[in-house]
Amino acid sequence: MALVEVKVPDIGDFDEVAVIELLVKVGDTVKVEQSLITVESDKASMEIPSSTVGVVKEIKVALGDKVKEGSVVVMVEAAGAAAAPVLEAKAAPAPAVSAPAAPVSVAAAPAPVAAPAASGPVEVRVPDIGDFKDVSVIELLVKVGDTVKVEQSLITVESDKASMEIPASHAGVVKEIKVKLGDTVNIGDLVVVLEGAVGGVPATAPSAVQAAPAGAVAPTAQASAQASVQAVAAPAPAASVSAPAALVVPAHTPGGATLGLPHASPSVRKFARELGVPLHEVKGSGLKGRITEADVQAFTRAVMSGSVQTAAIAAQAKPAANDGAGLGLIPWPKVDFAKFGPIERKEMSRIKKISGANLLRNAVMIPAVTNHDDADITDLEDFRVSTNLETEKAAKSGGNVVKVTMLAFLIKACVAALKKFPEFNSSLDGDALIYKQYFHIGFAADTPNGLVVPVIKDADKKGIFQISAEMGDLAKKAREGKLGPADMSGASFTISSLGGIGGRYFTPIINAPEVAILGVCKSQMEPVWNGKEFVPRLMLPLSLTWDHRVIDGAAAARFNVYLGQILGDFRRVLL
Ligand code: CAO
Repeated sequence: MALVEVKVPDIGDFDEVAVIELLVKVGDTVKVEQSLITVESDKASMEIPSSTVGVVKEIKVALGDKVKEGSVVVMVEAAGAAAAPVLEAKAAPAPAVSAPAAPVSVAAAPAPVAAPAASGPVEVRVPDIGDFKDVSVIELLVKVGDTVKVEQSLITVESDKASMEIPASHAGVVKEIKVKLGDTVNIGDLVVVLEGAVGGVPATAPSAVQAAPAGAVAPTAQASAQASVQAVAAPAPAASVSAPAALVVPAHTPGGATLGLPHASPSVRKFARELGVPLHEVKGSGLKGRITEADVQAFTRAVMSGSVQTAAIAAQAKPAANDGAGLGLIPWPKVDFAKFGPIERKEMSRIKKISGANLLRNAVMIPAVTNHDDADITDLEDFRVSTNLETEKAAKSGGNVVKVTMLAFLIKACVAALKKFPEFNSSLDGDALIYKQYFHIGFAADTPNGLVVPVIKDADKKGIFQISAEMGDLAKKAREGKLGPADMSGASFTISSLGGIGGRYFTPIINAPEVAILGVCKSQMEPVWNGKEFVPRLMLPLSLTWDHRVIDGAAAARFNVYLGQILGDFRRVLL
């Protein structure tokens, strides 16, 4: 029985690849095409198969070794002539085509001509994928309307031995996607229709590196006529150097979707699929976190024993969103309201759904306390009203027309209090506090679609007129649903004013990651004892909610007292 060297075959463009997995051990009996090791470069991973039947006598590589074409992988004591007929039989078609009798080419040689530029729609088809038949579509990497570049990956396909991405042959806009997840496709199948397509790529662009299993034949005339990127698969090499069994070709585009695929070989993927294991939930123990077959088995055992839950099982265990199950609470009551009278079901607005989720998180996660207090704004309101009267007069003679609001004074007063009590202008970051040296004040605005919080940026640098004008603009944009993300981001403290509506006090919910929020209700005249007598004063109810992890009750009380003093006499801001 002869000792056969199994070597790394022609791996095309990949000069040196690292051994990341040993799939056999000394003493194992291997079959022809059984994968022996997995190698990986930054652009591809592939399994190197055995070219012969026999028993592994020696493994010539170790994990982390760099190998290239011709490197000996294992020594196999070949079991007679069993291997040769298989490979010869597979290689038989080769002479029938006019491809050169060279070693297996893995799309390494650049094609002499580029695909022509197209003016109309361009059909992108599955290119020559060698011996791989009926490969499944496992990922759609683009959607209709996406603009794609030449060579950008469009879909990922996978067989039991390989996974690869099908790239765009032209730049253009995706007009139609002709495949869906789970479809099986073959060479020449239509993948995507691009419109406004420009510029093709050379017929053997590296992004379309294809595995060329032993015995693969050169592409047919029909295949080479496709608009898609073509890979050249040349005839089989000598039997001792088999072509790689699989290639995983990640996207050439930055952030390509392959990066999102779990790091595992095609055979492990197939194994996981057969068991129904969600591979992205499995932690890899291999080199660079690669998921091995043993990891999949261990995960399966853990799920079966109940020590681990898959995301799907966890979701099933939750009867409905926001039902409290995650908090260990009893389920949310389910009532058939129609039993009691007529009802109408209306979907909540998008804003309500988003703000609802945020409010729930903030209410549950923040140990919040609310302090209530009153501020005497008699003089301030007089000043505001007289200022607005002057403004009205000035407006008649073409001057400033901005009406100043109580909220603008509150914003200014809060900035002064935040400067005096900086922890109210901070955010928690793990065990540290981030003290913000800017004063961006959010204000809750009621809109027909729900609550939004536009932000007055750098309120410390702005005067009352400017703040009033900006608030008016932002409130209008909010009501018209025209606020952009920039209008609503970056707040370091928020005020929620119900003063224009009514009420006495309320407990506003902190707008995380801020640590405090001021609620304001409607001011009203009240009899206030001045030490000698009761005098009518305009009192503004304040409700300050604060995060007890960051702020103490005493600090909160001081903040409110100071705020009240400023609102009582704005000259204090200057002190
Ligand atoms: N006390 C007494 N009157 C007040 C007052 C107060 N604290 N605050 C405002 N007012 C008066 C204003 O002076 C105005 O009166 P005039 O029309 O006579 O001048 C009137 O109430 C209406 O004011 P407004 O509410 O329209 O304007 P504003 O600048 O005070 O507030 C805005 C603007 C956008 C904050 C407000 O329109 C709004 O949406 N408030 C609701 C916020 C909210 O929903 N908070 C709850 C969040 S928690 O669910």
